[in-house]
Amino acid sequence: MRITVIGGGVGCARFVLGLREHVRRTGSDDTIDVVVNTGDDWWLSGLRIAPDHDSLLYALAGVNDTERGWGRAGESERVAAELAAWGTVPDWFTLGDLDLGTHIARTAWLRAGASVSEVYARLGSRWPLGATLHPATDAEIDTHVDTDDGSMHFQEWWVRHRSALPARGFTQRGIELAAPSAGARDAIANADVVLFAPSNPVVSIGPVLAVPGIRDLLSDSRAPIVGVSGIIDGSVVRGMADACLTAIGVETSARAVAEHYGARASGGILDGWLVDETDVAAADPLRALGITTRAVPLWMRDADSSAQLARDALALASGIAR
Ligand code: FO1
Repeated sequence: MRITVIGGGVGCARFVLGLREHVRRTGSDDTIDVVVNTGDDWWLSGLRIAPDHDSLLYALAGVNDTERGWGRAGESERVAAELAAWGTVPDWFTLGDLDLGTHIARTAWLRAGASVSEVYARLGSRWPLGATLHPATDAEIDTHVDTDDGSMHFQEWWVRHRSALPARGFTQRGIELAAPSAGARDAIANADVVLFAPSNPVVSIGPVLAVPGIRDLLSDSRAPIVGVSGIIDGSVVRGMADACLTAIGVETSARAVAEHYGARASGGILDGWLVDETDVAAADPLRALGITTRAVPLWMRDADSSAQLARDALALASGIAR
């Protein structure tokens, strides 16, 4: 079975680790593809930074900083201090020494003409990831946030301002010229099941869905599409998705996010939706919308709970007739 996950960042990395663990435990020949959000990416000090990709790469490689959720384990920041002294990197954004190795290699390959997809393939070939990562698009679609203080790159809003500046909207610059990458197109069109990771619905899932052609690929896919809520009992599991959801007028709840994604039967993207047991009340109204909903434990605390969540998502998908 070909399993395709859509998302990016820490929640997606944890979910994909659980899925990989589940596949390993069952000894099946299932494969995992991940269509990764590139809206977080930005140019800094002449380097291309790709947070949602790198969180997945490092987590699957087992070299990630599990505390911070981004960057490398065992990191040092000697070059970062110099970059801050020169002022080419603001002091609120840290590029660790090992992490810089990735950014420099990626930028060198891009400058030499490699596509983002090619860069993903080269970076991923260094470790046995157990999954294949594809950018949603090879085009640059950096997310910018519109605030009363003007428009700024998502990273400045998210890291410098901790999303505390009220956002009026999120736009992916250049999105109208973007197209799905070949890998993303293939991973969705030929999936046996598509899973939306418990990622930020607005800035991690949203930019992927905004790439022209991605929604058509999803609606044309023969695979059941199941999402996992990143909101438990009205709170985000991690990060600041609540500030993002509020900005687009969506309540921070498992039910509201599913309604935001929409039922496939009525032009949305979901056949199924996993909510935490504390959100069991969302199941009936969502089923009435055409979204088959199950309440299961959603907290991913370790390999066992993450693998169980992956199993629950696949079980829900297998029960959905396409
Ligand atoms: N997040 C922070 O809160 N502070 C940082 O200094 C920081 C540096 C950083 C460097 C590379 C990278 O790939 C990610 C980094 N992040 C940092 C995380 C990132 O800005 C966001 O958390 C993600 O984009 C959210 O999905």
